[in-house]
Amino acid sequence: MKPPPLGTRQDVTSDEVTSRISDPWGPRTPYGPGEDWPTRVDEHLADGVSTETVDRWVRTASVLHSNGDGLDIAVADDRIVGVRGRADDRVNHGRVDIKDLYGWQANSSRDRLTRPRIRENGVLVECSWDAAMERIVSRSRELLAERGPSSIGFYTSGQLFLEEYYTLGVIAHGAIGTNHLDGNTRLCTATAAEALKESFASDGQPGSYADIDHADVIALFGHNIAETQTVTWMRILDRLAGPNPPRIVCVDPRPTPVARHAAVHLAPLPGTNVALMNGLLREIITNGWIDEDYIDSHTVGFDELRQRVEQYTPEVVADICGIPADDLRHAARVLGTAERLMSTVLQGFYQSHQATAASVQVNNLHLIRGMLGRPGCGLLQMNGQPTAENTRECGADGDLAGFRNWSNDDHIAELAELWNIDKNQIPHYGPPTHAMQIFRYAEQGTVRMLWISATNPAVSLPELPRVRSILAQERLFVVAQDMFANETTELADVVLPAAGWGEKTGTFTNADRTVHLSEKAIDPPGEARADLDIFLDYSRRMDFRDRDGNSLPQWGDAESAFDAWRRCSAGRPCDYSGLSYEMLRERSGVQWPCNEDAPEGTERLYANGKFWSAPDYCEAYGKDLVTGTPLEPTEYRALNPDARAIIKAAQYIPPHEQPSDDYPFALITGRTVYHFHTRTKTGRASELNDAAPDVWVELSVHDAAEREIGDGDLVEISSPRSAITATVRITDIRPGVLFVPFHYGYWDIDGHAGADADTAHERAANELTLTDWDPASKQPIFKTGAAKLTRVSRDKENGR
Ligand SMILES: Nc1nc2c(c(=O)[nH]1)N[C@H]1C(S)=C(S)[C@@H](COP(=O)(O)OP(=O)(O)OC[C@H]3O[C@@H](n4cnc5c(=O)[nH]c(N)nc54)[C@H](O)[C@@H]3O)O[C@H]1N2
Ligand SMILES: Nc1nc2c(c(=O)[nH]1)N[C@H]1C(S)=C(S)[C@@H](COP(=O)(O)OP(=O)(O)OC[C@H]3O[C@@H](n4cnc5c(=O)[nH]c(N)nc54)[C@H](O)[C@@H]3O)O[C@H]1N2
Ligand SMILES: [Mo]
Repeated sequence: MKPPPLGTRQDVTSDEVTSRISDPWGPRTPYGPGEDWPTRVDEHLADGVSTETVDRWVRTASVLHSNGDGLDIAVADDRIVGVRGRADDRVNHGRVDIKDLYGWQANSSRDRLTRPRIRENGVLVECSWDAAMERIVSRSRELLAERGPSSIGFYTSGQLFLEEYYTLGVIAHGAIGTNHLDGNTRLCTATAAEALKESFASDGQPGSYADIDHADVIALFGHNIAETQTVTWMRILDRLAGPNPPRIVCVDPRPTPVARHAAVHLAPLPGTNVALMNGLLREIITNGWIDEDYIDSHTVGFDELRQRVEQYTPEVVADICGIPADDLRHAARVLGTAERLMSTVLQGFYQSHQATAASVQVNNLHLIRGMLGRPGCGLLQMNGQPTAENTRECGADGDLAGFRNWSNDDHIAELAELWNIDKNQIPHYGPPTHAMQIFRYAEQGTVRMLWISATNPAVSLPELPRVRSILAQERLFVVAQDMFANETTELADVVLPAAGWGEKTGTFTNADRTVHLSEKAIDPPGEARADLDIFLDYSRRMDFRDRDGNSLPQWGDAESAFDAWRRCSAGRPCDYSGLSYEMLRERSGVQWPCNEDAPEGTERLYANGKFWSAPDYCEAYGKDLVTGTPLEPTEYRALNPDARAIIKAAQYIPPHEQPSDDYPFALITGRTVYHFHTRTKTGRASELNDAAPDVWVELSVHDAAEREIGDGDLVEISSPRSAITATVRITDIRPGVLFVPFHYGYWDIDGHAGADADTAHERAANELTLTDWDPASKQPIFKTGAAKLTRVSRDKENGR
């Protein structure tokens, strides 16, 4: 069954469910430039529940994307029975994304993990918490004694809470002293962080969602915001429906809903973003659409950029990217003459070839046009996951806590002081190990224990046959901590049942630095426990101690962990020192930095043209964008002695794996509006699951005709790694490109789909993707690869 085409379905009934599934953005509330975005409160309650029968509303925010929409959970009889958007929230003004409207039903799904499991004679069996934790502790002790801290690795998430990441960071980097701690944020926003570090020498998105209210041009670079941050798209749609609407620039090879609303849609060949950006920058510089005063006063590196882009004439770029030269000129004019330009960047850049190099060029666009720190001039190197920002801030992601610089000894000393441990206990001989390298070490056998929390790598990492073989190794001890059994827990030695959103308290921060508090609404099912409690239990059983013999970490609950984090963040860019649970209970969303100087939080960074790039303060000294080679501290000092923004140029290099005679298509992967990732939650909400129950492949009209393939045919898609089968959807996607959503693993979610033994491993997009990553951000490349396609059966024979 195919979901309805977005927004075009005719048979909309009065039933709210049908209407929000067929029109995920709901009704318009138009407004004009500089006006306040009107409020619209969205609500969905379970059948038979009404506002009168709700016992209480509990404060939280959305966790099925990075938008940070403020919500209240409805509780009746100690069960979650619905959600309602919060009208006073600075992010959503009451609106709720469809995944959030229906996804909460997963909490009470019958197949939640409720007891720990351990592997006995090859089979996972239920056990007590003591038995499970003792097994982890004894293996940890053995490994520490025999092989040292580097034999233990942690692979966490962008979906836990801030307090949990900070705790895990202290345990891994401080108490154990392993360098091998990263998040699935490596697959997600490692490039956002890296691009911000390259240009501004620190993580932290400069812009604010409120820039939408002021912008006259909004450019979306590889970001299908209509499907992936639907509430922010509603804000854009409302501007488009109002007076003096902004013009949209869309850079995406697919005809996304964003593309359909664009004044200019550039559909480059996947993997050519750097050429495209260089072409845009060249046009803008050549036409003099630049702010020379801003460049002179606030940046270094412009001359190199001017020289580097010189060769990228519209014709050269048209040839590389496969787009009309005049479209490029048109886009450059729109961007170059904007008075208030807002840009966002996401996975079409971050997961594509030359990820960091391309994303940095968007920063350059804003720098050379002087479009930073003013209303409407927002730049958002977007996040994807709800709490990805916190993974990065807390140093659970291959960075150090508080955006500290691993190659600055004074920063290490500050952490040692905060944690009251010896400086040499914190590994800083090299950058914290990135996830792809942690898996490589596990493959090679130097990492012998891998603790996975809140992520499903057996579906989400590239080249799954390899990932499965790594996780299944006898010598690797795998711990998996999740709300549900899934493709990854199946390969674990110990499975820990976790409480989820709504069942525990903590804070998290969205893509425009807005911090929300999420309060516990109900108890977790069975013996499931909050991730924070699990990490703390481990640290107590391991008897980790600081220099004075106190427990490490010392805190015992979410609020005390938050207070410890406030101290750790004080004085750093992501300063939370002025925030408290109390304040977050009063105000729906506060943006960091929030401190004595900015007690109400900070809407936009860099308003004064001052950057966090002083050599002694900065988070990173930067890298060569093309090779990833780190700059020496002395080189950085010479380049940027006055703490300005850094304009970094990059040449275009063709992708490693390109379409060929054997594999004639460019293969890209991504998302649909109805599902979140590996569907562990959205697959358990029937409204969402029914809208997109199985995998498909998007094929262009041109390619379909040439191969005589019809809509609904079942095809096999193969890459040099493996093959999957999927149903064809014929669309206006760029000819020569295939798009496969990555949501579908083999797990049988509550009887919905999947675990047919014959097709067990034949539908996940990542069976096809390659093991390769960006040289600077180390983010894997999910959006540049080659594939071929052959028909398996015609529409009517297709059982799916
Ligand atoms: N519904 C839904 N929303 C989500 C999520 C979800 O799973 N489902 N996940 C959340 C998370 S964690 C993330 S990271 C975000 C991701 O949000 P997005 O980045 O918006 O989502 P994707 O579909 O991965 O990719 C965006 C677009 O990149 C395009 N693209 C592919 N290759 C290229 C290329 O080489 N160049 C260019 N210019 N474009 C290219 C694709 O056609 C696609 O439309 O969404 C968040 N929101
Ligand atoms: N081919 C391809 N692959 C991709 C992408 C792509 O575009 N294309 N996108 C990449 C991106 S951007 C991302 S973010 C990743 C996402 O990949 P994953 O992180 O692997 O995907 P999820 O399904 O979100 O997995 C999160 C897991 O955490 C569990 N969970 C939820 N809440 C909690 C909690 O509070 N505690 C615990 N312990 N568990 C919890 C869920 O049940 C689920 O199993 O996929 C990446 N992989
Ligand atoms: Mo992501």
